[in-house]
Amino acid sequence: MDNISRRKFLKISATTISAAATLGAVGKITADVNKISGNTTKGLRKIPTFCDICFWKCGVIAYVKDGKLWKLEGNPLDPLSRGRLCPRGTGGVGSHYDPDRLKSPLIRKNNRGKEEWVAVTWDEAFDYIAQKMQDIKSKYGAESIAMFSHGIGGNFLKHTLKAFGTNNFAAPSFAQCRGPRDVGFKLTFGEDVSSPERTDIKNSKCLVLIGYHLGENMHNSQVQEFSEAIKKGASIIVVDPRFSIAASKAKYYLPIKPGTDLALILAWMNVIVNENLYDREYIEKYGFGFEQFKAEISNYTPEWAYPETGIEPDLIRNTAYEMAKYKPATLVHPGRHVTWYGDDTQRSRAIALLNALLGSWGRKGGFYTPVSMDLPDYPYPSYPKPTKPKVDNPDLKYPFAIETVTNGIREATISGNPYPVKGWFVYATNLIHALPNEDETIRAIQNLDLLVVIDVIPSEIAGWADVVLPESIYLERYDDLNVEWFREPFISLRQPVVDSPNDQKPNWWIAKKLAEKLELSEFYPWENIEDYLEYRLSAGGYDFEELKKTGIIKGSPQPIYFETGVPIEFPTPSGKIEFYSLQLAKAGFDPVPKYKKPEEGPPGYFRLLYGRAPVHSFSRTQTNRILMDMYNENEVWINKFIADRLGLKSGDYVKLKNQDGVVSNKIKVKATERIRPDCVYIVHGFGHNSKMLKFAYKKGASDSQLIKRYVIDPLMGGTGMNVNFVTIEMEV
Ligand SMILES: Nc1nc2c(c(=O)[nH]1)N[C@H]1C(S)=C(S)[C@@H](COP(=O)(O)OP(=O)(O)OC[C@H]3O[C@@H](n4cnc5c(=O)[nH]c(N)nc54)[C@H](O)[C@@H]3O)O[C@H]1N2
Ligand SMILES: Nc1nc2c(c(=O)[nH]1)N[C@H]1C(S)=C(S)[C@@H](COP(=O)(O)OP(=O)(O)OC[C@H]3O[C@@H](n4cnc5c(=O)[nH]c(N)nc54)[C@H](O)[C@@H]3O)O[C@H]1N2
Ligand code: SF4
Ligand SMILES: [Mo]
Repeated sequence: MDNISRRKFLKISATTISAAATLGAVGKITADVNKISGNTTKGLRKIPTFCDICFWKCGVIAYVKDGKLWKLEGNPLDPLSRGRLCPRGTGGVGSHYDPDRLKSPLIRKNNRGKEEWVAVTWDEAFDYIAQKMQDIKSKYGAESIAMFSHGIGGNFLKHTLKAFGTNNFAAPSFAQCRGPRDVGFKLTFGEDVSSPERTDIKNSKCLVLIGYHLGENMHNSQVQEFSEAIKKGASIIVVDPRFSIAASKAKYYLPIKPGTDLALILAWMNVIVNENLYDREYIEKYGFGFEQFKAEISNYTPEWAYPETGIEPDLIRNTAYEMAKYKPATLVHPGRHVTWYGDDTQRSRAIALLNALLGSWGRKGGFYTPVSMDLPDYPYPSYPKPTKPKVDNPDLKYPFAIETVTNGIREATISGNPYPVKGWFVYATNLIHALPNEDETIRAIQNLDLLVVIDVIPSEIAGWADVVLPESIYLERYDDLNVEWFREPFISLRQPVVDSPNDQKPNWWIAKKLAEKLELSEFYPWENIEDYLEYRLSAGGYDFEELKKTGIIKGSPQPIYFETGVPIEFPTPSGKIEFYSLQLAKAGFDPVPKYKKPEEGPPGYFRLLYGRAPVHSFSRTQTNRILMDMYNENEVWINKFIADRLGLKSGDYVKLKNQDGVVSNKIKVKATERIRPDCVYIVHGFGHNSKMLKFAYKKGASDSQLIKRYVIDPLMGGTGMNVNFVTIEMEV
């Protein structure tokens, strides 16, 4: 489909254009952060820190007027934000002023999940927790306590729990997010894509986005680089069942049948190999098993892929030619949230292989080699040695898992195998929304002797806790240093900008006090986190006082492409790019990805797809009044033809009912030509049912509630979640 017929296929609505405008419409500041005035409580102060509305860690300048938080802008010295925040980052002010914040520690009064509490002092809360922890340790061992966390704020609590003897730490960013991608790339190149992704978007001449919905997904640097690439005339190819904002910028839009991307990628590789369009020299030098790979993909022609994907053979060929034309500056983006169908590692590996054919790994406009500063860790005493292996992956049933599998811990908590899990610490992750199948999460919780949740608002997971600890938000605290792997080396600092309004405390303080209660004080030789930061920075030869003023310390630029002198190394077993993987073959998996048809839904059902809104992060921003002012409930995208047939129009309310009879809250219809007729789409994170979240309560519907089924990726334990189907129930 060329540009014109694409436009005929889908009309771009006014809302697409206004939403797309957010791509460029972010404020820029010219202030010199080095000239910050002294720390008086009156007048205007500008304090650098970094954002935590998502995990990108953009450098921020906070404006504080008469001691009150006024506004947030990007720190121009910061390589991640380059002086611009995304709308969520700017709206971070709303998190500080959120009236629904947790205000003091709480202990459960009645049954779990009833959301009835007694407010207690911090000391009482720590006494309760420490006692339960010692009981669990003496009965089952310290390994029977697990911690779930997301983000840098979990570092100190992890330290306390490691000192206690725990070895089970997991984040949803692996098995519910980027895990399959990182494993697929590691199996191929020996290294993963990491975060921030090492994708050289701004220099790419041809950018392929497979369901990676930049512009709705607002990861700042990537969105800025995407705008730059568009301005420089890069050819954009978007593959998505839904005409996303990114699709509105594309030269080629491929409205693929959900779940069939691997067929398309195999067909692209088939064209590129058969027509000798690959980077021959690169593959001769760096490739392993190319001939076997070539034989394996020989049947996957565009004609074969057409009935699977719904994408015409000519369009498959033309897009393959487009990619080959710009190689090696063609970037087939690996995506980020890739836990879709349960075969996600193999799909991600196919994306890695396509990039390898185009010679883009290590090359300008493809994948650069990230660099970072050298900063010593704090010299703590060594941790006690756990006596049991980690609980999430017994007998390495997920042989290629490179991080802990959240759902593996949940499974062990339910079954008691390979050993019982009796305590959970949950830091900054709303497991009820982040893990598929909330019933399983609740069943696991019912087996616990202790559930501690550290959060800033009364999230759903906090509602199930025995003890809830209220944290100061990111603008009110120090955190560990951010020593980032990126295009250029830098260190950034999070520091308090304003005071916490009530009895909230920062994570480092919570972690340290808990360690003291557990008689683990030797693990906290520092008095205050400033001592800790000062120690690490001076050990690396950097100045803490200077960092407080600038927010950023940069290192010298280093070569980041093979051509510019990066030593070429592929830490795979063969030392080369593995077109054919002997380690996969040995473990009983396909050494070259093979296509399998996705399972269809029952007749009359639509596949449930989900994604991001530009102004929200997951389930964490629906109490932020500033962000809710811009988008305060999600909608269900239904193909216009289907909506007409059902007698529905935009603005009507419906409920979604999944294949297992789970019914959602009511949700507004968005009838649109911008989605295929076989699926519907909603923004993740809405439909809160914690009664304590008064403002967000029942606004919109929750994808997580409907995601009852999931398919586990056998290579690494990730949960494919695009495998649920819904019907549309008229609201009464
Ligand atoms: N159904 C469904 N599931 C998904 C996804 C999806 O799109 N749909 N996305 C997946 C992806 S890609 C990811 S990365 C994960 C994300 O999963 P999570 O990171 O768990 O995301 P949230 O649901 O926003 O939960 C974050 C929690 O941290 C709390 N919080 C916010 N700031 C702070 C703070 O400063 N301190 C503390 N202590 N707590 C804080 C919030 O109030 C909220 O309860 O979810 C995954 N799961
Ligand atoms: N505003 C905002 N930005 C964010 C976040 C946020 O919460 N808010 N979270 C951040 C995080 S941690 C992550 S992981 C990323 C997630 O963002 P991404 O990695 O970009 O995306 P996904 O959520 O996997 O995918 C959503 C897109 O995939 C399409 N899709 C669904 N099924 C298929 C399919 O079978 N094939 C194809 N080709 N496409 C399909 C959907 O229509 C949708 O456009 O966003 C990051 N950026
Ligand atoms: S991308 Fe936006 S929300 Fe995420 S850290 Fe950057 S400014 Fe904050
Ligand atoms: Mo994610």
